[in-house]
Amino acid sequence: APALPGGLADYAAQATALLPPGPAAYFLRGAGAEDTCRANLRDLEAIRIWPRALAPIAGGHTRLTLLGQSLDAPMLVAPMAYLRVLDAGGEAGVAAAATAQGLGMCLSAQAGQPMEAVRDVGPACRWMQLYWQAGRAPTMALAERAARAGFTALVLTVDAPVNGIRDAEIASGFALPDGLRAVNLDGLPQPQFAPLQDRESLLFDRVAHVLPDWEDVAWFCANAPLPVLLKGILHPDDATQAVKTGAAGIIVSNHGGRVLDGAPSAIAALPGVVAQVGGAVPVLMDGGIRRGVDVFRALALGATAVLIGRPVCHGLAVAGALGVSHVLRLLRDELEVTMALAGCRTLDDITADCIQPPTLSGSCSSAG
Ligand code: HOC
Repeated sequence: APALPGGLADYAAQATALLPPGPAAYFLRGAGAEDTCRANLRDLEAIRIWPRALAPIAGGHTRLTLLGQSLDAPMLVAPMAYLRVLDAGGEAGVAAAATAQGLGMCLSAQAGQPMEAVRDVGPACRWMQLYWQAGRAPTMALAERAARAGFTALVLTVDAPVNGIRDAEIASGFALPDGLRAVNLDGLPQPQFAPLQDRESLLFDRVAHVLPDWEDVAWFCANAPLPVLLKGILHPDDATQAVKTGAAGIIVSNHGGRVLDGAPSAIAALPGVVAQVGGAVPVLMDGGIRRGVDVFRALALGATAVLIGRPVCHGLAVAGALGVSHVLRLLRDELEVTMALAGCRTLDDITADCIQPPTLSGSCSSAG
């Protein structure tokens, strides 16, 4: 068998080189000029970590319990659509890899495999992501199916009322392969729009009328059979609203730079959200995590855990489920080594004191 890449950067380089232009653009690129994609990486990289000498770290570990799920490290696979484009094993293969590494996984509503089949793979994949469907009833039907299937949390993505304009993806001509579709949405009603009249906008005059608001989300949080995390919060005021609305957790995210190009980086937005939430619910983040040191940086700024997106795509594209398992293992190893060098025995030791105060461009405060 060919040797696996030696490190995370090798996985990224090999995935970029081997993927055809369409899948490479869909999975690895972002919206617009990709300003936010770059900011996610640059702002993480700008955070310096203090090495600490002679710190007692014996008996340390990276374990935590998150919403009742035991994880060996503070990482979950992020929800990503149509993973079978990258490898025939698809979401089930990724779930096997996350299980092997003792991590969590959030299944995308746009998975190409039934949620029950992915659940059966092992204990990692217990969070189900969803978008608001065409009304309260179909959204709740999806949530109830996830609960029946043994999922333990729902992740409602709120940052993509419409898709971003993805220049690279459009230019590549990416299309899903025949036969691949979001099977878990089969049978759910799709919004029907009347034909546009002169000068009407599809977005403002049709789509906007079926989008959810905070009242819908409050209803969902109150009635859903599982705890609901809101994914795609960046502004501190939205974080406050999310907690008031009954969210069981917040995922600070700009959708990997795939939606609003020009949005602040996730890491820049994280401290504002953490301050506003004040420990009321767990705050997770995703966007730009490429190395174990990035996981450390996010935890130092108050994240309880992070979601891993593109590195999983790299592993899957290069070597299937084995590649994903290896990538996740490398991330775990790097986190452990970073903790050891920074004098942190457990995750609780990773605090803002471990880093140089970042001067991140995208931070915003609720004061305006
Ligand atoms: C209604 C718009 O998560 C992706 C998916 C789809 C996001 C847009 C949904 O490709 O990032």
